[in-house]
Amino acid sequence: MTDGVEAVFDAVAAAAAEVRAGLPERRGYTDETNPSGETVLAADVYADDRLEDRLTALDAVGAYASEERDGVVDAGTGLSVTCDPLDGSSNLPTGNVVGTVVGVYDDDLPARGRALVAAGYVLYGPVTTMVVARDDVTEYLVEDGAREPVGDVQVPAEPSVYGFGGRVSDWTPAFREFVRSIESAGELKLRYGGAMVGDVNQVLTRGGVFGYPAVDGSPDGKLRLQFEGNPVAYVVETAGGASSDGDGSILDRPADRLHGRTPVFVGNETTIDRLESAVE
Ligand code: AHM
Ligand code: MG
Repeated sequence: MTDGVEAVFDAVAAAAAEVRAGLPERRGYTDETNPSGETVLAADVYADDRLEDRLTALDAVGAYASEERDGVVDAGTGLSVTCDPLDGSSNLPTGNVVGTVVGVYDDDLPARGRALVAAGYVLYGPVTTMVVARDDVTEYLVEDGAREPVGDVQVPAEPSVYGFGGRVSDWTPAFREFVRSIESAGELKLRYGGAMVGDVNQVLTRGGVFGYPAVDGSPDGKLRLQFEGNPVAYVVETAGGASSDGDGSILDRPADRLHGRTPVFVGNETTIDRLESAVE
């Protein structure tokens, strides 16, 4: 019998095929906003509906929540699944990568990252891939609504890329100074694509650091703890890397609101340690 977590990621693979096929005619903005106050694209709404349908139909799933809806959908008893249905969707009109981020919590929402039993993401790039973290981290190819394993994923020992969101002028002076220091060390190359999943996947493939820091007017940055911060922290930590909200692992951050935000930093442990010392 397939266990609950595997059933969740099988359902995400099936939904991912529908999402990918539905993107071409849904690249425009609607006149709706999501609970974070962002104007949503037709593709955001479509992806959320496809995932909700497939995930709430599973016996193993008791709750579904997403970046695109206010409350938690009650689906009986079982695991709580969170989704950012289309991460980086502002990349759609420009033809750059987007993704789907999934957290599987064994607790009521909002929950701390320590309650995650698995997490992963789909990357809609030149090919559709899925990365799933459980006891270890596995990359899959997603084809015809099913996933085929490609291999295990570990954060490479040497960091080589970096990318941080937000405007430089909105960063804190300490964070700006940290970024200048890693740039002038001459080891890391800038790679920032505007979709967290794409940037995190580069960190998993090449080593390095991705982050979205506190910015002027938003001390918790932009990314949401339940839907984005916790799942990528779980993936990167399980792959041998580290995560931080500036003070410690994102997974230890209290979850006070379903749509609450957090600064997000993930990458090689050495780089994350340096960052924490620089911004404390
Ligand atoms: P979204 O989930 O609404 O697309 O927002 C999250 C995205 C992340 O994927 C990405 O890292 C960040 O927003 C980019 O923001 P910015 O344009 O400010 O750099
Ligand atoms: Mg997102």
